[in-house]
Amino acid sequence: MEKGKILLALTGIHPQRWHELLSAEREVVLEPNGANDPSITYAVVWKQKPNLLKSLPNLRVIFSIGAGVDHIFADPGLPDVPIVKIVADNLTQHMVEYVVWRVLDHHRQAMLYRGQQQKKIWHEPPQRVAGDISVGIMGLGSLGRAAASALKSLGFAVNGWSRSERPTKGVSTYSGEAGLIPFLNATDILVVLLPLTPQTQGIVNYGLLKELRRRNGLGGAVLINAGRGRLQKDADIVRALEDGTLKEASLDVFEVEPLPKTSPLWSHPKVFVTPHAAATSDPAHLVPPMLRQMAAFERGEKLENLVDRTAGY
Ligand code: NDP
Ligand code: OXD
Repeated sequence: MEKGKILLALTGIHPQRWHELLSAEREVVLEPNGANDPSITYAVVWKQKPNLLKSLPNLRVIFSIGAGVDHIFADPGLPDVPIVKIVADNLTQHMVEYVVWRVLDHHRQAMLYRGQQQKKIWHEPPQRVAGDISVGIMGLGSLGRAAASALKSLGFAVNGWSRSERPTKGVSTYSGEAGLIPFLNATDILVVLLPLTPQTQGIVNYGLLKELRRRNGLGGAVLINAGRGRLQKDADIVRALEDGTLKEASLDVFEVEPLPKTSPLWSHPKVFVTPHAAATSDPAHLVPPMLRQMAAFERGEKLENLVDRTAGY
């Protein structure tokens, strides 16, 4: 097979670095150019414009520049070609750092100390060790499993929930609908690393948060969401924080992004906000494996990290 040409179609992300790195090896057409172009074989995308990909008569593979692919499925005219998602050490490392950072921050009561410092209060509350706390990870994929392993090594008890059974060394695993409530009932700090699909949309709601354990020295349950914003109901999180169902939350993703200035989450004293920055896609680390996959595909080898179109992730 001939060396294929790439369409680069990114929305909300500056394409320059991606373009430079991809075009070191292949011809690249930058959207808004490229519609209907029969010479395009690959599309490298983030939130591509609706129906653009279906206009490409010889498109063979779509590459997401992120681990999540909900942005691709949002296209009503998505053509039926294989979709490759990102699985990369660099991205995984970013996410592991984010999860460990946020879990430790809540565990070591940083919000309390920051409040005390502002008021110049010298007070030491009771202290627990990691082994007293159960962190539950929703989504035991490449990111969830890596986060679980890092938290385990710090001494936390770790639970994991996935769609299918995912036996994971040192982690208490639960799966499917039947496993959800037992998983939540055994979890003090909930970390959400699920993909957004029709099944998971809105899953992090008030009823789910009510099921978390509020048992010990943390003084309440904690939510950390670095998956996708539409997994959660922002208003339910505010309600849960107000009535004590949740003690604190760290949110990297939101129902609407950028988070509207009017959102009460911005100024809520129990919420830590980051702007969808838990794990940035760094082109220097992600383009080389993409180019390798294109070359391998042209030699007739199988694509890796393929999205299951029926499952939606
Ligand atoms: P994977 O596809 O590797 O794993 C997804 C996990 O979620 C799997 O364990 C899967 O179960 C589980 N899952 C999916 N649907 C369900 C369901 N209905 N019920 C229960 N479990 C379910 O994804 P990654 O780990 O690579 O990434 C996870 C998500 O993180 C991405 O989809 C993206 O949305 C988000 N992300 C966010 C970033 C940020 O900066 N905030 C950066 C990168 C990713 P099973 O194991 O059975 O398949
Ligand atoms: C991703 C993201 O899915 O950056 O990789 O959110």
